Amino acid sequence: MTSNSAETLSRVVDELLAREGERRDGGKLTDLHPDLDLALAYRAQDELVARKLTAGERLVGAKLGLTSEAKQRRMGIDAPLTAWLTDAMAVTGPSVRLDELIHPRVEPEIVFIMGEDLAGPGVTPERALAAVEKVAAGYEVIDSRYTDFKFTLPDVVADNASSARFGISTSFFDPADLDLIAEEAVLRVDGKEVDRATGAAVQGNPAAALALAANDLGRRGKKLEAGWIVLTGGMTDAVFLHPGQTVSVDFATLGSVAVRGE
Ligand code: OOG
Ligand code: MG
Repeated sequence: MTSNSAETLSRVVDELLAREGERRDGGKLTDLHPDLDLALAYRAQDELVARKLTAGERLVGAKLGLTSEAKQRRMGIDAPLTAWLTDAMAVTGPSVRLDELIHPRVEPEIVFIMGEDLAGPGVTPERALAAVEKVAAGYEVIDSRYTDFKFTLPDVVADNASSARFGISTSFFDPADLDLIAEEAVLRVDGKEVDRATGAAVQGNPAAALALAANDLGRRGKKLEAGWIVLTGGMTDAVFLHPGQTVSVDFATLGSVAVRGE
């Protein structure tokens, strides 16, 4: 890293953490810092999460983003990405506080709990699934630190892939008992269906998304760890969460999860 890119990295991380802390969005950081390329953006993402860990948060897993066509089309970016989950993002109750967030949106996610460490290169979907202990229903509350969720791939990578909150079901399934490709999720706002998709939407197979994460982390000298939670990516476009609304996801086999905006 040149001294210039080190400076960009720390400015980008400072700005994204300030926006998150002050609940404000802002323009694309690639406009201000043309040297913010994908490699530097992943360094910024790692640094941003390292600062959260220094502040007392704990790393609990990883997530994929933009693994489905619905998400890629909405965001105008045709490449998946990986990012980090900390304990502070986990929702345990029925609601999230909207005053802690900027412009939250909810999306349905198939979630893996890892039974073994896993890292690329060369991880296949079959190998990836063999490292999974159990599968859960989940949702993610994304909250971009960019105005109107407008960003380029390096912008969103640096922003830890819009991570904000996530919730997972309390019942779990053995992956051997599931057809993850056919598993369907229905997204509802206050009980009314707004979208639906199957696991096939996620890279053709959620296990392929998991393999992608393991191979990507392997390239970055990192790994998925036993016990970690992995969100495989929004199956449908995300819906805004407004005060008093409940967004629910009803899976065919995995059960249901719901979150209310308070
Ligand atoms: C980027 C985060 C994407 C997913 O599941 O695709 C993501 C965004 O849509 O703001 O979490
Ligand atoms: Mg997501």
